[in-house]
Amino acid sequence: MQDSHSWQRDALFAQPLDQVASFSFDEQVVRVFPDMIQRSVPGYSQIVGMIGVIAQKYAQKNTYIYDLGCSLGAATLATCQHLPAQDYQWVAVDNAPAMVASCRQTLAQHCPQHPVEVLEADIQTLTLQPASVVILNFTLQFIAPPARATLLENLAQALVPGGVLILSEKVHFADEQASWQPLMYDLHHDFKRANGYSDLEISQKRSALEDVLHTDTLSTHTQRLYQAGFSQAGVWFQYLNFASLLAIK
Ligand code: GEK
Repeated sequence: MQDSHSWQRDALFAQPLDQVASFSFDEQVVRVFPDMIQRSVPGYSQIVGMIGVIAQKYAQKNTYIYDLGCSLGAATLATCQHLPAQDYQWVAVDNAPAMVASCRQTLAQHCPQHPVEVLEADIQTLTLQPASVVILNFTLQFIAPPARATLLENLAQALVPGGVLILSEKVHFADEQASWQPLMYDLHHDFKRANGYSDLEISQKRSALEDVLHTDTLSTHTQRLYQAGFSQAGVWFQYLNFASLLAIK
């Protein structure tokens, strides 16, 4: 993301910390976020780019496009680049005040013509308008697992027939796929090392995320999407233990 912000290189976990606090989306994370997510999440750029393409295919005129857990608005921006401003309403939501402030500036700069409202809110208590595209790009993993089904049911209800949810997540492998888990875990570690993170940074970041990021398996995700009311759901992208699913109402 290129703009007037001076995004910095992520070195938040580069020095040894006496105690690694739980990860939070505060101002210091905001300053490095584009670099952090790019170097940590395999396929992030491809997924964001394709979200624009998927939105172009499934967006229906006079409906809403929601980006839930929008961070700096990268997914919203991708959809704006593929859709005319006059036909849709956009709502980007995040509950981290520092993210919301920065997201507002970024979107005002990059898509000033598009009607985008950036809300500081918990996506679990949001009342949604009729929508044709809902994006959860690496957000559901931060919602408490017992609350995930209800959130997805609310999203399915808000979608018009033929509308879609794009759900990207870090995942884990279990049951008959359990032997795959350590392989993907190690390769993700290697991916981060190849992107310039040290072993210390990788392990301290992992500790920080331990209590806040809870992964599911791909089959849990798919089954839950069907139970929530979607008529079709499946993986459209996977890179190591990171995947994106498309669910159609
Ligand atoms: C992107 N989608 O760049 N309500 C609202 N926001 C939340 C909640 C909640 N309950 N819980 C977490 N968040 C973005 C990347 S980052 C993914 C998403 C990552 C927000 C949180 O504040 C953060 O901004 C975002 O979800 C997750 O396409 O950092 O791995």
